[in-house]
Amino acid sequence: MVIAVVVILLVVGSVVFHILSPWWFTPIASNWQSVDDTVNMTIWVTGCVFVAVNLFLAWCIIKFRHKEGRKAEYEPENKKLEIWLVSISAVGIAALLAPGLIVWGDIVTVPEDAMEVETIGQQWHWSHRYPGKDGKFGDVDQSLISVANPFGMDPDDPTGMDDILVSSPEMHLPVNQPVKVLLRSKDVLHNFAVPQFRVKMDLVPGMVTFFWFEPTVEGTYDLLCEELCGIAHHAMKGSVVVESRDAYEQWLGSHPTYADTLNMPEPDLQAGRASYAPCSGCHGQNGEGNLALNAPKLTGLDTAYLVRQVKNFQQGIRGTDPADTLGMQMRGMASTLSDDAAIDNVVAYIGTLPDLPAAKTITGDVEHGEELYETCSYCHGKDGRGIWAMNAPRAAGMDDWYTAAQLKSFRDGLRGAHPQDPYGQQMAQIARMLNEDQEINDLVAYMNTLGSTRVASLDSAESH
Ligand code: HEC
Ligand code: HEC
Ligand SMILES: [Cu+2]
Repeated sequence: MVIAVVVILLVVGSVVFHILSPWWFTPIASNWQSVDDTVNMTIWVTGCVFVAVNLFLAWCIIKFRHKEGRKAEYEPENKKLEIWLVSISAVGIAALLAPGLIVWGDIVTVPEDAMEVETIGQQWHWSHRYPGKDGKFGDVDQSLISVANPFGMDPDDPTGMDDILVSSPEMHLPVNQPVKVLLRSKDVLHNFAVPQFRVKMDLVPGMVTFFWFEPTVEGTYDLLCEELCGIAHHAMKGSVVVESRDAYEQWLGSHPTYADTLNMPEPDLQAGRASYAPCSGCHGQNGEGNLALNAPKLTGLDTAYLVRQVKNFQQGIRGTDPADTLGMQMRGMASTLSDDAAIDNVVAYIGTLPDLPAAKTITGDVEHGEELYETCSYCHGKDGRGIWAMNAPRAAGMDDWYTAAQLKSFRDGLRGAHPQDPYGQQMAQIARMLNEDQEINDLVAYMNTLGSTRVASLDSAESH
């Protein structure tokens, strides 16, 4: 009897919870209402069966409960009942499967007027490619991927020259325009998911998968990697900005074509040296860092990282938190570099400076630090030299006091909290595992034991 009551309460509770639950679909922003309809239909079918079966169970427990002198009947076969049960199940299962098959067919049947965009996944980063004026993508090859050619473009294919390469994880799309999304992975399985669009698809190494949709509501949506196993897919965030066609065209025009990236001017080292003069007041004549001024060593960091940091300072992505006084100080200095060319030049000049040994000021439990470093090694490398493909800079052999300070900044939300800072956000998520300052000291003490060889320069870093 008690069991019957519990079963009935479970049924009532589940239905009430379902109706009152705030966890339901996010507002839809695409043409795929049919996906919602399919999910709703599934919930109706499974919900009705759940209610019916459990109420029947409760009824049986009450009706056929133990009574003195009553004997169980044995009825191995009942044709009429079986025909009923099989027919109802057949209809139910067809209702569960058929709409899904039809909707799935629609999702991979791309309309003629769809524009194309390619999204590339890699450990822990998204980038995007647009086909350019000719509307055709150029050939790519995994074996051509390198620091200088992160998209693996084939330089011998003329159709690729006007392809537009967007190396940031933010992609833009014009509203009310069907789009075919082609998905490519550089390394492992990833999963492209934007909840508001109701479509998601795996990126499978070695093949190109695709689906189509039409964004119907302007706005900025989170692009998530829903490949949930693995060390940092959860930290692999991007965004999709849906906007008017004009705004979209303008955004697209601000990105280089593949041909542009081939014709980048060589950095001007003379100009870079001149721009570096004011920097040397804090960072040192040789970029070796200066503990007294809290200015870190700059040599040994890869070009892409240095350029990104200076731009982050300039654009208020780093060094804006009122509690980040040192970052704010650097922010003022970054604005002395007038344009992208000036940044390239000064960073190229820093690349020519000798990589002097860094300060070692912190001690701690090296063995404990080694355990903690295990996680870090996935992105920064076992030797701490940094892994360009993961956007993770050299972390060992840099000023240890600075490393410790940055880990605290990331952990406490002074760095890596800005929505436009996907790499900082990644690092901040990881830094939150370091609850105690002692853990940071242990970690840094271990990192001090790692070799401090200079990271391969931008052009000669190994390709992946
Ligand atoms: C007034 C002193 C000062 C001057 C001058 C200065 N910086 Fe800095 N810089 C700092 C400080 C302090 C930090 C550390 C910020 C923090 O702790 O977050 C820093 C950080 C940086 C970083 C980040 C390093 C990393 O590992 O993330 C870069 C890159 C940088 N500076 C480049 C430059 C360049 C290029 C110039 C010259 C245009 C320059 N700095 C001039 C004080 C200075
Ligand atoms: C998921 C990949 C990932 C993991 C794991 C990771 N990092 Fe990072 N880390 C990054 C990225 C990306 C950046 C660059 C952030 C930026 O561009 O602002 C970074 C930046 C840093 C910096 C700043 C360097 C500088 O010059 O300012 C330090 C220090 C650092 N990481 C240390 C660590 C330590 C220690 C661990 C382990 C507890 C760790 N990281 C784990 C990805 C990672
Ligand atoms: Cu992923």
